[in-house]
Amino acid sequence: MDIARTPATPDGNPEMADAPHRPAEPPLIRREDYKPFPWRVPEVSLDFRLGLSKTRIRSTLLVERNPDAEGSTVLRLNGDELSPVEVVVDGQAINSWAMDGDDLCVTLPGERHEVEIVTEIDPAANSKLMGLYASNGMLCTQCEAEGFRRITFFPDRPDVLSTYKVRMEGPKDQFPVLLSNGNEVATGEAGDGAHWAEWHDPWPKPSYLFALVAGDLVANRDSFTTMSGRKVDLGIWVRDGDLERTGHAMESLKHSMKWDEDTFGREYDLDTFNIVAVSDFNMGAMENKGLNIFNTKYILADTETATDGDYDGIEAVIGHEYFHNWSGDRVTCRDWFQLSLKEGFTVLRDQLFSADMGSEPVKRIEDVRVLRSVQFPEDSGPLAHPIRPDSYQEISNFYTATVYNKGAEVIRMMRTMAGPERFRKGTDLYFASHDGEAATCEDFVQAIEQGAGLDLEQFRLWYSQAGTPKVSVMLEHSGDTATLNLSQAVPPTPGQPDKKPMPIPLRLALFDRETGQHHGEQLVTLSKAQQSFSFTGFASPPVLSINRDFSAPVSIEREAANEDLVFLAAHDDDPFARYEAMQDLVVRHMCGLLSGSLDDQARDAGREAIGTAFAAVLADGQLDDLMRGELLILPGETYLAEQMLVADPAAIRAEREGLKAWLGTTLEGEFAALHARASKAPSTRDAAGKGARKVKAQALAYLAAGVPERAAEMAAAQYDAADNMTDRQGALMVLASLQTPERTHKLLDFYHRFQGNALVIDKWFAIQASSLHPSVLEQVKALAEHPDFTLKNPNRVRSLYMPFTGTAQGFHAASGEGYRLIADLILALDPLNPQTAARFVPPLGRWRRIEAGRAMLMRGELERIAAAPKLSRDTYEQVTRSLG
Ligand code: 0A1
Ligand code: ZN
Repeated sequence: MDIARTPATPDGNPEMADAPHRPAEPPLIRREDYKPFPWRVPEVSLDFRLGLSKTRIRSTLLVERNPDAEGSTVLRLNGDELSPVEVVVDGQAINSWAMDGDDLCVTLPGERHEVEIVTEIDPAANSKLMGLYASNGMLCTQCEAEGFRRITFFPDRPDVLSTYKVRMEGPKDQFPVLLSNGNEVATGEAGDGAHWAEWHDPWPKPSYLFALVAGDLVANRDSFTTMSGRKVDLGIWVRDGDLERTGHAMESLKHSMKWDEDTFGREYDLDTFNIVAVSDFNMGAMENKGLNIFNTKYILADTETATDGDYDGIEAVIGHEYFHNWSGDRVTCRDWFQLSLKEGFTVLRDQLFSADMGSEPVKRIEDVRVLRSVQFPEDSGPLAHPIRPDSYQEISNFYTATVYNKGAEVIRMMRTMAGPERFRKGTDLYFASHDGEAATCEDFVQAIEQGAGLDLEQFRLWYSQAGTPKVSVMLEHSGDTATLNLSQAVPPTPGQPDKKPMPIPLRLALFDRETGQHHGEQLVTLSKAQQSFSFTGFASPPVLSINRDFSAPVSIEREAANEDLVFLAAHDDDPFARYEAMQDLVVRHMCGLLSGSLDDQARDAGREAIGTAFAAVLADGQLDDLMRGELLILPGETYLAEQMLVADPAAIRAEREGLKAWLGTTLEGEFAALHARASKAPSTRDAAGKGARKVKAQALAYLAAGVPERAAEMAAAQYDAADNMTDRQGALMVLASLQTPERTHKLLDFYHRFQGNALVIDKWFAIQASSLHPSVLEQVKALAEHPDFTLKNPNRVRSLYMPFTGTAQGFHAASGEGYRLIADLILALDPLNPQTAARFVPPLGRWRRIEAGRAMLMRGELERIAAAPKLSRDTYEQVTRSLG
């Protein structure tokens, strides 16, 4: 059976599965059902007559039987909301084609044929933003994962690789710029004010990497000379007026190109590399061969309108998409179950790149924070899946933190076990042996195994088992020996009740309490359910530092005295471990408070330990501010909720804010001094400048909790004096959470100052929707009625509603009104843009881990969505899985 379409019933008739008045259950696509496509399509040529509301496409496919597949005389071409205008086989128009659901089936008797198909589409009506769509008067495409089938009928699966010739023609005034993949080979005038261009991409690629852009754009042009001396023309295309904000993106691109040569030996392989920024985009960006398409959010920046975080995001995403040229484009995926092959590996590559461009330890901490706040909850909830999933109904739902971020962690573990040099031998072998192929995760593991000389037999479980392993740690001491007793358990996840032990590489060090030193870091691999490791030469019990640099994506449960954590927070030479000790200290204290297991004395002692650790961080002259800023961040509410079997969001919020307030009052002088010192730093974009801005924001946040009036004054002053968006946004966030007249003044000022700049107005929505203000729910409802709000733009929708799903007092309002708001959003957005709608289901899907009253309300909203008469495959799958 063709992997692209699995019939819903054993007899293959999807209609049979229909219950009365309910649409058919979307078919379940299974990894084990993979079969190669019976036909090859070595060459494709596409001819576009472009128009915003009518585009006509003539697609010519050279098809030949695939000797490696089970033969079939039927050529099944996927479509989505298409009907063929004309079908021509070997030059003859035919009528003998048939539709099977959305697919076009053509019977072909011979070994090799030319199939021509004409389709017509309306890009302006394409609100799903998949396929060819209109955005701000321009035309652009998004084809991953299954968007190409919305343009023309095609075997829209990643293992069908073709070379593409593209010709496009359209009105010159409307579309002065015409771009596609590869190199431009010819252009000309077509009369009646029309013009045309032809682009050829010599590298065979799957249809999901196809791209076309037509519009009124201007380019920031530059060039890069590759390691073998070839000059590549670079272009970053944006709307007129945005050009001045493309400098950082261009620098990031050149750095990425150089870094991939130096670090992975990968050279760029076309004469041109173009990037286009579009304001309507479902994701961050897309790695189309030679023509990346980006969300404007990851291109446009200047200091006045973009924060330090935005700058870092641009560098990371530019790197990510560029690195896909090898890990994704030159070597692509055999099927969508292998998504982590390109995504996990490419995320690791972009993480290493960002670390090399900035601060390695700070980048590591940031990446772990994302993993814990997004992927850990996913892995412990109803949507948990292995990094290589076994089945799906809608592949768009699997562009997840698990596939991306845990996928990166899994490959990082291989690198940790092999060391960077041997790992590089493995990746060299992988690229050399699979260049030009559609590969699998298994191919990758085998290449690393051989190239790096690792035995990864048991390690493969990381690809097939979902769930975050829990590792329990006990350190015993007797005589001169320290014995480390480790045990692991991988929790059950949907469809996987029983788990096998996995190999878990743990970096560790044992510190001498007296000297504050250790005798060298070790790497141990816990591969059994329980294992012990002994270390000699310790006259007194050492302090254990474990999972240093977060060497494995696990959660560690350890018995350690507060003094040991305070010791590590101050002395550990592994910056991540220092951060971890701070986090642990707070997590344990919070868990104690929330479970009601602490008496007053224990609570005071816990607080004092945290206060001591904070004071040490604030006073440490050796620390740079970027790292200081990390150490001062409290564990987030979602991560804290993760530590509990069932969480009460209101209680977590109250205790966490209570601790912040206590720190803000106790260390008021220190925070104020830090803020004053950092305010004097020059506002540069280097580490010192970034660090200063980061600690300023932190200091304000603690002061706001502890001494709100003083903080409001400081924040208003910082807002007024700001010459950059980091400071301005930081100040406004603090004000937005306070009940002060300055709140209204500054929000209004911000709006008028940046009116018309969509990316900054997104921030204006997000700042209000994420605030700690008690009326956040009413504010979000009012903002949804604001003239600048629209459901049609994914950035705008996300900026209002995503931050809101993190608010304890809003989303988790005990009345259930917050849950209703998000369910209403999902129902309203689903018909327009199912991909973006489905992304709002996971916050509701957490109901099993929330206290009973709220859980019932959350479940009720999921049931209400499920009962809607017509739901997209995207939302249907997420909602039914969330209900369990
Ligand atoms: N491959 C892209 C992610 C991506 C996936 C689907 C999209 O469709 C809307 C868009 C982008 C990446 O990893 O960056
Ligand atoms: Zn990617």
